[in-house]
Amino acid sequence: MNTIFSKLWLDYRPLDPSFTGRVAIRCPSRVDRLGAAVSELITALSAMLPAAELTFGADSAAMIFELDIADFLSEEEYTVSSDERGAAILGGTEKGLLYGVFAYLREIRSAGSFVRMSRRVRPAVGLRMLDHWDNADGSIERGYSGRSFFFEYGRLIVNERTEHYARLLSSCGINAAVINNVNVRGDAVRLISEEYYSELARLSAVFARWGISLYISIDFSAPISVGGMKTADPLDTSVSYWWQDKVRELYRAVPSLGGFLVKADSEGQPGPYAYGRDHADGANMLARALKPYNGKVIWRAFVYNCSQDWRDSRTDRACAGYRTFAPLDGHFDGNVILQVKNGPMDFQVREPVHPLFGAMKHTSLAAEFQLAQEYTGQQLHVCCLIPMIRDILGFRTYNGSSADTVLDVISAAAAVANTGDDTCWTGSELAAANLYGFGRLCFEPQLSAEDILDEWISLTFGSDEQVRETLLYILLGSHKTYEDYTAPLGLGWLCKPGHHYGPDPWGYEFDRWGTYNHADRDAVGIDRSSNGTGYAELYNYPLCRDYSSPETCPDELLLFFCRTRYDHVLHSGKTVIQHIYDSHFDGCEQAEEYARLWDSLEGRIDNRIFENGRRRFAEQLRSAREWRDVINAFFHRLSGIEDEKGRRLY
Ligand code: GCV
Repeated sequence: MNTIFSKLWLDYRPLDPSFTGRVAIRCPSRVDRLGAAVSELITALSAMLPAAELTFGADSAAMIFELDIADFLSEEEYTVSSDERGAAILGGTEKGLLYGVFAYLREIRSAGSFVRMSRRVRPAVGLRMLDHWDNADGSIERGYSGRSFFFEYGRLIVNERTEHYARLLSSCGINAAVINNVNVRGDAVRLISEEYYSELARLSAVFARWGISLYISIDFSAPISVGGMKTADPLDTSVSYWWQDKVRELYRAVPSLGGFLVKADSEGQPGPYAYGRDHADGANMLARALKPYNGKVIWRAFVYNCSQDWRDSRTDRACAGYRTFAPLDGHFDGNVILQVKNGPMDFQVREPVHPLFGAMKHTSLAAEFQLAQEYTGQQLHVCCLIPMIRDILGFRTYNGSSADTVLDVISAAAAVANTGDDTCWTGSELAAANLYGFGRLCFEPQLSAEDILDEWISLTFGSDEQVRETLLYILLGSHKTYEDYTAPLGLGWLCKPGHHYGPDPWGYEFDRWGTYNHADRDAVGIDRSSNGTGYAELYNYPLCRDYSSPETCPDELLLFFCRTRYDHVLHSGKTVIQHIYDSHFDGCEQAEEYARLWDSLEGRIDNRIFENGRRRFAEQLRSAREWRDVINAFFHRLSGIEDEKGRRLY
């Protein structure tokens, strides 16, 4: 494993090297002096004021930092009031205090001085989680940043890197992490057995110090694979006893465990269907075993038929999650959280928001995003997901409540992590903005994407104005750019099957995955209205109405919802075919501009970062041209319609 790692946005640099005065940290006995909040403040102040004399509780000092726990604040809430002579930071618990310290440090580092600040903040989303798809052998499913730093050759690793990772997560507000892949394979199946307990306990202690709960993905058939039983039937009492014993044993060894994440009856994973049971039966059986320890079951709603016959046009994968789980609303125990991917398919660059968010009124929900850029350029392309995630959180479900956005209906948010043992953690330095931004958005979703990225840029790259403007421009435009040169108008799935990198518009067309575009010489897209698959009807009014007709469907989702002729005129005034051609040329031009802009930063940012970026922008541009030419040629050959601007379509 690579043990060299960058500090990312937690690299504290001197703020005032000439300051030689006394700096006092004051905290009453109920604050843990050895806890993370105090230690982070000390680490930061020692680096920011390298010549200052740091003391505890001195009566007279040039700068004073007071830390305390306040009963009037909730667990993760904090207040900060500060000026140029110091700060008073209060938290509802040590955790809130830690968030307050990080918030304060963010502020002064962004401002470049000890600024005046007054703030009271409570996180908007209760559970803010990262899902790692790490395998016990050290590989990472859909990992684009090296190998796992949690596992190596079947062993669990806890080292300096783990501690820094926990700090990074905590500093942006993440409070939970699942360390292993939802496809539980190989040695990971036995994570819930004796041989792993001591390392799990060490890891959970490191996490807990930084306010992070450790979660594990489990194999639903563990009674068989681990316990040697003949069945994993959730309604079989011997199976529930097995889980109760297992969970008791696990919590004895790892008392701060958060709970389990489960992918069941999905893409070959075992689940309750094998026994004629439903997902509520499966989830509740585990939930009851975890309840005495306040443990949670995060149960994924990513369930669909992955062995579909492409000739069967009545079956629509998009409907599967809704049809499976909506009838179970109200059947789940209180400590089950249903984790729903942001869209009904699978993390495409553009999908409608999942209709389950508007349907499940009596079930705790988590929204699941994917920071690992499986379908969005695999961290070779820059694709900042923060504006998209923000839009999704703000999306109105029209579920009849006065507060009806996705943010209003969820109690948790999870993201598939984009990290690995790369020196810079995320393959590309710019991809770290997605990690940082996800945490910050879940904490304070009222912040704009620009605010968050601005903050991340200044913490990571410092205050150079040209660097700031350039990166902000690239990051804010990057999702649209990626969408433009890849999949137009909500189409999706034009990528190469399997690894999902590069264009192949017919790659998924005659396969079993339920991911079709149905492009022919006249038209493209799927009719998902009541005349077609009926998917649009799964939304509440007026969404079901709007999505059912090309006249009211937003352009960006048109081909997802409506089968449309190439000469259909969009709201933008362009025909579908001209939009396809134009967006592919535009996206490519943007990619060219990004590469040029990045080059202009040479000498202004660290050379290793610059060179890493240069290689990636060159690959992005090569790949964007490939996408442009393959997709344009594909639609040109099918439709026979020329580009009105006369450009070469191959
Ligand atoms: C972990 C997609 C990915 C799989 C992933 C799955 C999931 O199908 O390609 O690698 O499996 O989603 O979210 O479970």
